[in-house]
Amino acid sequence: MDRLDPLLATETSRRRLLAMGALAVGAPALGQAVDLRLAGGGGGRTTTDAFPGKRGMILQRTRAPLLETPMSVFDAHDLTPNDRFFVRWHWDDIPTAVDVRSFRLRVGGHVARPISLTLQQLLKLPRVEYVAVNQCSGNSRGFFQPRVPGAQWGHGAMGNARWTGVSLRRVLDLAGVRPEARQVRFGGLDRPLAPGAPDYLKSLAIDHARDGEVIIAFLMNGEQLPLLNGFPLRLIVPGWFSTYWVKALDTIEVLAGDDPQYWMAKAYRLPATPRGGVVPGAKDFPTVPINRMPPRSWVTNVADGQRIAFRPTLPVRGIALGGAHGVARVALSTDGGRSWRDARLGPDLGRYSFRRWTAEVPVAGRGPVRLMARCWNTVGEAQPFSPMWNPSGYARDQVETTTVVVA
Ligand SMILES: Nc1nc2c(c(=O)[nH]1)N[C@H]1C(S)=C(S)[C@@H](COP(=O)(O)O)O[C@H]1N2
Ligand SMILES: [Mo]
Repeated sequence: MDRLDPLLATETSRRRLLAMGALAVGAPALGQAVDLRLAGGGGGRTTTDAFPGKRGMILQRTRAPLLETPMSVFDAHDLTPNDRFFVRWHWDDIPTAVDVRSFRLRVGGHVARPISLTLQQLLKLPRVEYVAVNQCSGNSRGFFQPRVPGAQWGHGAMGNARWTGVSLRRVLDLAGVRPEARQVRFGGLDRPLAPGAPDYLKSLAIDHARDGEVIIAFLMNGEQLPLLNGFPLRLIVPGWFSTYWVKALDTIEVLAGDDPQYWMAKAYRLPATPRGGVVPGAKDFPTVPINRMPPRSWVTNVADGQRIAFRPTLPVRGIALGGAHGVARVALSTDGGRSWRDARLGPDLGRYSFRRWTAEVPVAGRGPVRLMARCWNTVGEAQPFSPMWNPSGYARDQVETTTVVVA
């Protein structure tokens, strides 16, 4: 806390300078060309260093920023460095400076006594800390076939960080949740520019909000949150897609019923089927709000389409995510899923973290090698092979194939 206090005091001016330098720029300076190898093409992108606190990010959109993390970052780190962590905002009017002295977190609605907390007050509360993956529900959307509208992400709309904060339950207890409470709604400092557009608000069931694991984080990998990742506070909902991880969190409202507003009742909903998939083109199916993440895994040391010189065995590295549960097993296949060899799992940083893995696969000769990695989590859920489709391109879960060409 003592270490943080002086940092917070200098935050306003420092962040404002950084933000003015880049967020105001219309067309950021561009770096290296990247091909995301999206389904059917259209994956050409460029990296950028132009956003405050970020470097080497794949530019998806300038305003509001959508910045993707290159897979090479996951290959090199258990914890995604803050300056390489992906960024996603819905509305243009995002905070470019936060005055840490006047900032307040307000808790109201169906509570015994509405409260308004300063950052100093929050920093004095007992802390909770864990590692968790933040993954956009639209991660990998660009691989859906048929293609679907929305941000055409490759696999880098995700990141793994150590989050430190206070438990949401404790903050709710300070206000005193009333017995009629059903949901808790969260809002941040960002605003839509278009008149009448709905403010970005997300809600959790009251029991989930009070499970002790959902936290209000003020540190990411031991440092203040980058402005673009929600400085000074963000909600962390471990195991769940990051649509609920409200950034620049300043408003908490306890509701007596289900949240009827746009971002819960209309947007971020999945078909009410076991995997959230429907037949391509389907319409008018029942839906449920997006929730916990399924297991996934990715190869990180070679890229799809990469040419490599012949060698009898190919070292393969990657990462896996157990979703709402830890990673139990990762296996690799090079014969289209007929046979599997177990990968060696790297350090276990907790059930909500990425787990890195390594394997060696034999190479028979020249030509294409199709690498398939499959993850099982600790409750026995395994990645399916068949493709899954829904009209918003959410919650992709199938086994991915990375084809390298041995020359
Ligand atoms: N206030 C606010 N919080 C938000 C959003 C937003 O638009 N505004 N987008 C959500 C979505 S959909 C995603 S994927 C994550 C992205 O988190 P990141 O930018 O820190 O990577 O933030 C979530 N929290
Ligand atoms: Mo998202």
